[in-house]
Amino acid sequence: TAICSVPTEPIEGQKTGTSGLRKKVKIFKQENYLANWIQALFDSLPPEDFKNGLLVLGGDGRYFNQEAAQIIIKIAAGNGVGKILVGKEGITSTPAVSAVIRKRKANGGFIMSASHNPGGPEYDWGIKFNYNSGQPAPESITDKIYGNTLSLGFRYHKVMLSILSNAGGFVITNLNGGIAIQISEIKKADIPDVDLSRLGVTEYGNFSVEVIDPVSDYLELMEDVFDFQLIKSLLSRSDFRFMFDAMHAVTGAYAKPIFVDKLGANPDSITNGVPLEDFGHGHPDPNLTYAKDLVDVMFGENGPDFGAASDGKGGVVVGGLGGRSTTRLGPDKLVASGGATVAASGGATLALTGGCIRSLGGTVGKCSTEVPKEEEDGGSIGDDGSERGVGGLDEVPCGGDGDRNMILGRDFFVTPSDSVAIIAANAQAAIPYFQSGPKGLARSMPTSGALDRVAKKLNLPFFEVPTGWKFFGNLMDAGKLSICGEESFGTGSDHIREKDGIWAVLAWLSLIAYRNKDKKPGEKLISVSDIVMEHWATYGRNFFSRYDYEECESEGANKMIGYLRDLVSKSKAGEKYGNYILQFVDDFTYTDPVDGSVASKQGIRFVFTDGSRIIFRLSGTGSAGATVRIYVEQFEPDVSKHDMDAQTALKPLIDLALSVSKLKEFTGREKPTVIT
Ligand code: VG1
Ligand code: CO
Repeated sequence: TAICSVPTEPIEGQKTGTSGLRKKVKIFKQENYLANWIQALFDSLPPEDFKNGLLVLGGDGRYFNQEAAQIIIKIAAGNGVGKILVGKEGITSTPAVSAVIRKRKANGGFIMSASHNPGGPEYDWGIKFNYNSGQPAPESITDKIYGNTLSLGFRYHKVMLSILSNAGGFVITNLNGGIAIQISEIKKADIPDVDLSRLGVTEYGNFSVEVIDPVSDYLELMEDVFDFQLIKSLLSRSDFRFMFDAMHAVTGAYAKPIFVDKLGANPDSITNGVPLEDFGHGHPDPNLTYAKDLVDVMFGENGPDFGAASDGKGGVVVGGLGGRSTTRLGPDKLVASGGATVAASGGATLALTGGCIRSLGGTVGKCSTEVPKEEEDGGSIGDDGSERGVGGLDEVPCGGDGDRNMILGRDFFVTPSDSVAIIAANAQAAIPYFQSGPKGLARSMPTSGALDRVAKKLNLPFFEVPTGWKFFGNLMDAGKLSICGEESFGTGSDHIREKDGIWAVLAWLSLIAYRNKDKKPGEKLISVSDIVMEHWATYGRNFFSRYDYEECESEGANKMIGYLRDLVSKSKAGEKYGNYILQFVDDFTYTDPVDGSVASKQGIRFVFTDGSRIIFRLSGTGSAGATVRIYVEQFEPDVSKHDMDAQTALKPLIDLALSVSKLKEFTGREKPTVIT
């Protein structure tokens, strides 16, 4: 294959956030923008990590993926990669890419997704690089890539600034991890566009591309991890109704082969939709028929027993209820009523109820427990802050890469922090993969302490890492960690190195199936809510909520964080904050126990003597403005208070968080855009 050298110049601002590089599509379409980053990546890796090697390429089917896939393939070939495995049509969920990398012993892989950020020409695109055990590239690599994308002058300037502000040379190595290679040329193979619509291998001299089925390796892995017979016995019961409504055909690509074909779920329990061919139409007409359907199910007398959603590819789950409906997700319940909006989680999500989820295809907002009043009539909340008449399904911009999950019982919402704790507490009995017990447990710092209590009781090693899945990988590779999760609808284990939506659904089905395996027909089944309440009775309940203030002015948001950092340095243990007594306050720093790398400034924590916590951080996944996240948590051992509404239980802490941070003053925001 002939290789051409395309001259290029450094581009500023290509720093990856919590999970890959995410920008508006328009930015990615600028000349060489994506190509520069990909080339900088190859410049950052040791040659033995890719020369004549094997890489995987997948994505969530969003706008620009087709074009991007061709660019990535050509540059990979130009840099001497031997072979690329690419999902049909460029589609493979994030967890499936991780699974394929591991199974095929690839050197790594690319995921073309901005996850929960909406897709379409006006919205976001994104790229992640995962390394050879399937884990998101650690910061040592992403920092190096960033260094290589920059001009020497800019880099020098940054380093000087860092030296001044950090009083040390630490950042020089952190930024560049060695000698930076200023980007000046892109190496591209001169090959035609690859036909991604047909399975099979195409050879181009010493380079080849294989288009693979995105489901089969992943499905095989799921069969190894879980007892499919056990799950099947539950799904085939007439007294258990399951719902995974993935209107979007691509989500169905995983849901149908797994839940229906393998596990015997009723085909009606999954609604496959029409593929999103035209995402990007941000203002679809209200679809009240559909909304009505949804509302009916939500308030239905006889809802399903279990419902779940994952932000599948190409658009996934959304709770857009028709241009004029409001979704209210009570702490434990989702209630929807007539207006516009959105309970979307994980970039996608749902509107569900009675234990059922509707995936309406496309990303709209996130999972809200409450939609601000003003929004009730009409507009909806978009991830990008734009107003959208939701309503809809097949025209809502798409997004979602299959790594998140939401679990529901009948009239019951399982908060992700509880979900991971409950899976961990029951995994050994119900899931063959964990038959000798989990090796260790971990959660991201803002995730509630429910999991800590399980680790303590089971006497397991426990880790608290910064937000983002990349920090779990080292612990897993070192054999210290089996089950982990984040409050942001991410749950997973060391079967791969990403969070995994379908895995979480199968884990919950396993738990329920195990608890009910001896129930005779007609006997009352142990439900999702029974399992959760029982867990609380044993361990206590960690009330938890997250408030998001999306797309604030960066200046105000940064000032607020600066103000809080200042408070950190001034506050002392024992100080009174309302009825709470301060135990400590810090800006979370994590030292990786495996490689000793340090991640600092990961979120400001106020921890009180009764275990309550308030945490502040800025989102690292947005593509415009600054999103402030406030996390509040309070532990309640008293069973008689366990069925309290989380918002009620947490009100004093939320008020305290707002006054301590002077959020309103700094950001001008009266109300959060999203509450989960
Ligand atoms: C958010 C979540 C974080 C998650 C990340 C990627 O990050 O809070 O828990 O790991 O998204 O998820 P941030 O920096 O915006 O808070 V995904 O599904 O978008 O890859
Ligand atoms: Co995602």
